[in-house]
Amino acid sequence: MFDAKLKEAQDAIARALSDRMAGLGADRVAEGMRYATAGGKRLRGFLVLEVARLTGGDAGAAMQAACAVECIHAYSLVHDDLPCMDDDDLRRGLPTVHRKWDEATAILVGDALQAFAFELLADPVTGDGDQRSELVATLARAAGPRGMVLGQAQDIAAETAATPLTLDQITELQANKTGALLDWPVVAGAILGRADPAPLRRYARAIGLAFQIADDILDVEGDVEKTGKALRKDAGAGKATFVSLLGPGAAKRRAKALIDEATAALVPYGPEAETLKQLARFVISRDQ
Ligand code: GRG
Repeated sequence: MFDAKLKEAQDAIARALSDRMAGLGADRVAEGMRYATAGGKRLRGFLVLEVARLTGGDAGAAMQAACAVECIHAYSLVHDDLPCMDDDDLRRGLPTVHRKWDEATAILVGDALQAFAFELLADPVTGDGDQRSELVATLARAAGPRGMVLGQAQDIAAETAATPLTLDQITELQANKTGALLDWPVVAGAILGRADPAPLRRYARAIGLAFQIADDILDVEGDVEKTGKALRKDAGAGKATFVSLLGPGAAKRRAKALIDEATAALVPYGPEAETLKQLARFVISRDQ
């Protein structure tokens, strides 16, 4: 049931992205944008759609916001894969954008995806003026120098730090690097449904951290074929992760406890929040 719902949302988001990008032409940057936004689990987009549904937000506006967050996410992966960052050749089972084309193209594709995300949010179909300006401001904050970019900078700095990061420092880094962009979909859905985002943000914070712990576990125990990306990179780089600091058993228990916390935060929404509960469980049971 959950798998079918996720698949339905993945297909709908793919169609919407293709529709929104249809007018971009066939130049190399536009082709790269389509390539970079193809595939993936669409967790961030799915979260926007589900929270908007739960809070009574407009479905068309939610799809627009889902496309915007998937564009920001894709940009972050394209830039993260560059040789000057994580230097990866494989993403979602295919050559990374700089391997398929070149580094200049990958930088421009990331830049273009970021700008395009805000163009989508500014479009009148995304809501009234107040909703659009709130969506733009909150996404800029989540993706920018106090959110994802800060987390990425903290991660890069940790590579050359004299001592490995502590658990608290890793938790803060991950809250910025991946947590902020998993928190935003919930905020966006609540903006569209004119709902209080506070309980839903407790849910998002818990699944954001659980997502990262699951990613660290996958890096150690995962299958390259299934994940479609290079693995065992953390240990190779001597990086402190949730798994290296807690050990695999305690890391899994922590992830499970976070899913229980996420589920508890949904109690006020009753049975309507069942899909979000299932999504929380999916985050730690996924194999890709
Ligand atoms: C370059 C500014 C800048 C930021 C990059 C998010 C990020 C910051 C880098 C990604 C590095 C990475 C692999 C982090 C682990 C967690 C993560 C975001 C994994 C990829 O997200 P998924 O699993 O990907 O949702 P799909 O392919 O399913 O969309």
